[in-house]
Amino acid sequence: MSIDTLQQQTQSLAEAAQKEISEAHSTQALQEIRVKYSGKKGELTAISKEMRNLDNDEKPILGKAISEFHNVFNTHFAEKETALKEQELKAQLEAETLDVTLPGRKPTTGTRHILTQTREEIEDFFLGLGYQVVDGPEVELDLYNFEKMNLPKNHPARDMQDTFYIDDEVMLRTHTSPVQARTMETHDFDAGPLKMISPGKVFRRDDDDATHSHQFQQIEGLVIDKQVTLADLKGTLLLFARAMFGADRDIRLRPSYFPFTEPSVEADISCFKCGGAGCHICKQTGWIEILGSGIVHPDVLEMSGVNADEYSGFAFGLGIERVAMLRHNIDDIRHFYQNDTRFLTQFKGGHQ
Ligand code: FA5
Repeated sequence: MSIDTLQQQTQSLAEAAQKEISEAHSTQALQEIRVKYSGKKGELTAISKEMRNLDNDEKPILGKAISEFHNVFNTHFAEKETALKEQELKAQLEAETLDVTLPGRKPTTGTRHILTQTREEIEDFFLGLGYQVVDGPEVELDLYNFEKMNLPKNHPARDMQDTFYIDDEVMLRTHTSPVQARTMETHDFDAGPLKMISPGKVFRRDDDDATHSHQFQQIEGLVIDKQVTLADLKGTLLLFARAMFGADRDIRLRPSYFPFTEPSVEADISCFKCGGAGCHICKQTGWIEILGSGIVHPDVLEMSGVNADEYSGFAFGLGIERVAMLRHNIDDIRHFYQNDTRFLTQFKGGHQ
């Protein structure tokens, strides 16, 4: 190829590149133009390869043409690049502009767990009657969980509450009743009667099903004074049932057995769904069982240092899950522990 042709080609290449640069709409398109014209496999490289076929006196002529191409190309390229970058930045800023007149998005807030709400409502009820709320350990001694509750070693009633033992003497408590003994031991009876409730987690080797869990919550209640009777227990439970399940609830006490109370009773409330006529919730009986209770066994008082000739008392223990299930028509206890927010957020309320 002659030097003239090559010179001309370089010239037209410069013009074509200039045109494309001026028409480029983005910095990305601009980069592609650079590759097309001055990249390794670009059109200018093809011309440069002709250099070796030229005479020595022609070589500087082509060299000059090529270097002019670069001058022109680079100048235009740089100008256009600056302009496009500015344009792109402006477009980006515009796209990201905050519209301060838009209303704010409401942050989602959590809800108190329905079991917590239920526990606090029960606590509030008893606080209103002058009870104190006390806490007890979840990891408990056999001594308190069983022995001081009148369940000596090898007592058959221990089988009523299948136990997670840690060693021979230490276990996860199977009920909140051991807090009875702990509280009686430390209470100053000269200062007045003992009225306490104790909520908390308990653990049993039960198989999980719709109404049973291996870990659940109970609330223990204990009143010790002079001349406490079953009538006091019944009156207290009646008020409780009405506060939790509606003003026209009635209660009935059925004989039962717990080693730590004598007599022992199970308390039923009249069905809040059918009012006693019989329905699927009360299994057509008109009554629903809510808790176990009784008059504190004299041996339990004595083992905790309380004079049974002078003092008597009543105690009760109820399952918080059971109360929540009845009040909110929840058909499976496992819903409480699965933490599905579709379930949990249905129960907005309680102390936030
Ligand atoms: C007791 O635990 C006695 N300590 C209650 C008591 C206290 C009686 C004071 C007398 C005086 P029981 O094993 O029945 O009793 O349990 C009491 C309540 O806990 C039951 O009525 C039920 O509501 C709940 N409960 C028992 N087992 C489970 C379980 N596996 N899952 C969920 N709730 C349960």
